[in-house]
Amino acid sequence: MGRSLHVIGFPWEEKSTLRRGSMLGPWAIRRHLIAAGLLGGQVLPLPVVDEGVIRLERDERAFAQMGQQIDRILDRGGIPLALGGDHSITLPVVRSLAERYGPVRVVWVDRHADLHPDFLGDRWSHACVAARLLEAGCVLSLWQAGVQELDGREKRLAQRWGVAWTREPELPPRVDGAPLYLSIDLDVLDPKFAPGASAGCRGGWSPEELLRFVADLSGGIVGADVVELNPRLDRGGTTAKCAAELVLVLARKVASQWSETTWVRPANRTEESQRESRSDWTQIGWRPRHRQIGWRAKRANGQQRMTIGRVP
Ligand SMILES: [Mn+2]
Repeated sequence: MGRSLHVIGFPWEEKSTLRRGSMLGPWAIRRHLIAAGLLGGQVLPLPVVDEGVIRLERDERAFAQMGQQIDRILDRGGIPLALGGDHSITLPVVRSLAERYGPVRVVWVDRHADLHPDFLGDRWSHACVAARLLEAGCVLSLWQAGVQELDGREKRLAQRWGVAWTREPELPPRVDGAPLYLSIDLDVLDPKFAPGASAGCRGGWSPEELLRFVADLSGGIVGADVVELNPRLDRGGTTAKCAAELVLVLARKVASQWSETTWVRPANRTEESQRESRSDWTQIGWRPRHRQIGWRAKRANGQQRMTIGRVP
């Protein structure tokens, strides 16, 4: 099956604790992508499918809706590239990918670690996304770049799960053989370059640093997202334009990588942690489609070689 990149917009901001407006992000980025010819044009050797902006419920049913959209893309052998929306859109995307391929290597570019056990009483807040994914057994390894600081509870979680984090645009060590997911929170950028990222703060990366980071990243990307653009805070579309450039670099990267990538999937995570998180995810209306993550990881038992799009 030929590979294709599917650009999909999730207008979702219900888990943001900041100024409203990030649900408008997908449209703002798309405008520039259309102008650049990525959507509706032919700038890459890889087919790019424009999935549009998906209509979502304004409550937690939206997570299941987003998951269904990602499943549909994966059924067609596609690579999803999700445009947010607040950072919680990463939850259903990575969850669906992990159900399909087993736990994924996650590279997380963000000013914040999003490792809070809960935030203002909400376990599904955009500040808790990395924690939820780790607990659910969706993550093989987590590399966080651009992170300013972790608080005490986050540090404990990071230690428990072996999360590596750095403030610098430092690339993760090269790992061959594991599918890679890239999540980019635009607030990693310094607000002087990107005023439209909801939670940016001084001392962030420059757009050049971010673009170079993505261009230099190695590994087989199975999915990605760009989140937390708030057009209401943006000035003259600077941040939206930056996000679109990022999507273009990412798309080129995926196009260059996906000729014949295979990877080895090691067994991972205890059954126990998966069992515990399974009931947790039903709170947001998530029912696994075919099977639980744990079953596949268990059956893989050591190493199993496979190709994307043809998972047994
Ligand atoms: Mn974030």
